[in-house]
Amino acid sequence: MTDARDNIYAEPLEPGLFRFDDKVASVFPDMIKRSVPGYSTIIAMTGLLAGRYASAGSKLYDLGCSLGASTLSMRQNVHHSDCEIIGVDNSEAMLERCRTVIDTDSHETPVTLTCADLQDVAIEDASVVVLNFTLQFIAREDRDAVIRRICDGLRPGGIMVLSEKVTFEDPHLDELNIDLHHNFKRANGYSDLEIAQKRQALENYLRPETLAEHKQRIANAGFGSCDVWFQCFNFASLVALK
Ligand code: GEK
Repeated sequence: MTDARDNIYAEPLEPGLFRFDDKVASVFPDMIKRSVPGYSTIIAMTGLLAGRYASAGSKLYDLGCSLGASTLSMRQNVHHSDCEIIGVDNSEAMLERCRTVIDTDSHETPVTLTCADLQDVAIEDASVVVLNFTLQFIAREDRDAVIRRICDGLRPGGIMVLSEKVTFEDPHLDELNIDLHHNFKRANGYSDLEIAQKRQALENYLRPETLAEHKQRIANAGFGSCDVWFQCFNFASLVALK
């Protein structure tokens, strides 16, 4: 089945807040693939990382699971029969579609989907916690607590995978990477109007930070080591080891 095409910003719109509503959920797979360079690689490698670090009897969390791409990738790669995957998202529209996706997959690891703010969900006895493009939507002042709770909830030897849109301290490099990202979107069929309107809608909602800020927060939270394992322009993924 081909993904429904994202045309949400194709016509001039009144400026408004971006929301993860049913309109977004219905085109989400197409939207994220055409908007995030390296998305498919990050999802596939999240599964490989989970397969390597999932420990027997532990929990794996997918925070901001949307339609369950990372959940499914983990489920296909976890080889302990007694693990549990917990997908969390605060958009009911996303979770409703996510349930259908998970129901059509036949792998055995149980999946629990929870509609909640990830800040209210207990992280316990975890071996893998994934935040693929979710922390960027949490208020900056709340991010330290989120990462600290993840670190506290991980078993020693467990990992966090954190994928984010990032900014660069050097203004020239920042502009270059933003420009290259827009070229990527244009090459994937988005018009200049769509790019501009989406950028405006996300301006006060998606707040990127530098890789140095992420690494500092991760170290402060108590992780032993952390580094970037993937980057394409202003999109990066880090792995942090407890
Ligand atoms: C993927 N990880 O396909 N609590 C729970 N969920 C939240 C919160 C919150 N406070 N804030 C935002 N979300 C997915 C993609 S999308 C990324 C993640 C993007 C949810 C929000 O509802 C949305 O489903 C998801 O985080 C972010 O790999 O659209 O750029």
